[in-house]
Amino acid sequence: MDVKEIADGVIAGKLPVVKELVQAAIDQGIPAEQILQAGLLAGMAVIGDRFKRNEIYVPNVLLAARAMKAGTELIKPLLVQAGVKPLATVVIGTVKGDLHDIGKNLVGMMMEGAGLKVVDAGIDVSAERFVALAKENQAKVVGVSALLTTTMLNMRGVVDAAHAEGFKVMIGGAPVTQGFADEIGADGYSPDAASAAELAKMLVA
Ligand code: B1M
Repeated sequence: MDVKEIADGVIAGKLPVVKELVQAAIDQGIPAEQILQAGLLAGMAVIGDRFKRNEIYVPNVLLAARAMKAGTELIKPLLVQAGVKPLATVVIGTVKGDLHDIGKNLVGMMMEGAGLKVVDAGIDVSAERFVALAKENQAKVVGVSALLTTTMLNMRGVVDAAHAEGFKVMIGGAPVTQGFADEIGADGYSPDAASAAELAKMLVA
C-alpha cells in the first residue's frame, strides 16, 4: 500500500478509513515513523494550510484531527519502541476565568499533528497551574488561549509567572492581537491553529 492513502484519509476526515489503513500499513511492516510522517502528519499539514487560507472550516479540521488522532493511537506503542520522541512538550490551556475551549482544542490538535507532545491543562487555568504543569511535564512552552476581552488581561500573570521559571509563552484567541502580546511580553502570538503549531515548533527549536 501507499502511505499517501493515509494522508488522503486524514484530509477527508475519515476516521474508520484512516484506522483501517494505518493497521494495514503496520501489518505490512511499514515503519511507524514513515506512517506518521508521510501519512498522518502529511495529511494534517495539508489541512493546516487549507485552514489558514480559509479554504476549509473548523468542522473539517476537527474531523481531520480526530482521524489523525485515531491513527496516532495505533502507532504510538511502535513509536515508543522505536524511540521516536516528540519534538518537545507544550502545555496549553484557557486562561483563568474563561471557559471557551473549542479554539484551544483545535490548537492542541494541530500542535500534536506537528509532532509536539501536548499537555492540555483545560479551561479556567491559573498562572500557578500553568507553571506547575510545565514543570511537571518538562515543557518548553506554555500556550494560553482567551476568548473574552476581560479574561485576556489575566494572560499577563501567566507570562510573568512562566518567564520567572524559564518557560516561553505563546498566546492566542479571538480578542488577542500581536500588539497585546508585545504589551504583556509574550514570546509569540498567532491568530489561528495552523500558525500556532508553526509558532510552537519555532519556540521549542
Ligand atoms: Co462565548 N463569547 N461567552 N461562549 N462565545 C464569545 C467569545 C463572544 C465574542 C460572543 C459575542 O458576544 N459576540 C463574547 C465575548 C465578548 C468579548 O469579550 N469581547 C462571548 C461571551 C460574552 C460569553 C459569555 C460571557 C456569555 C454569558 O454568559 N453572558 C460566557 C463566558 C463564559 C466564560 O468563559 N466565563 C460565554 C460562554 C460561551 C459558551 C459556553 C456558551 C460557548 C463556549 C463553549 C466552548 O468553548 N466549549 C461560547 C461560544 C461557543 C462562543 C462563540 C460563539 C464561539 C467561540 C468559538 O469557539 N469559536 C464566540 C463568538 C465568536 O467567536 N463568533 C463567543 C471558534 C473557535 C475555533 O475560534 O476560539 O477564536 P477561536 O480560536 C481560534 C483562534 O482564536 C486561535 O485559533 C483558533 C482556531 O483558528 N486561537 C489560538 C485560539 N486560542 C489560541 C491559542 C494560541 C494560538 C491561537 O496559542 C496558545
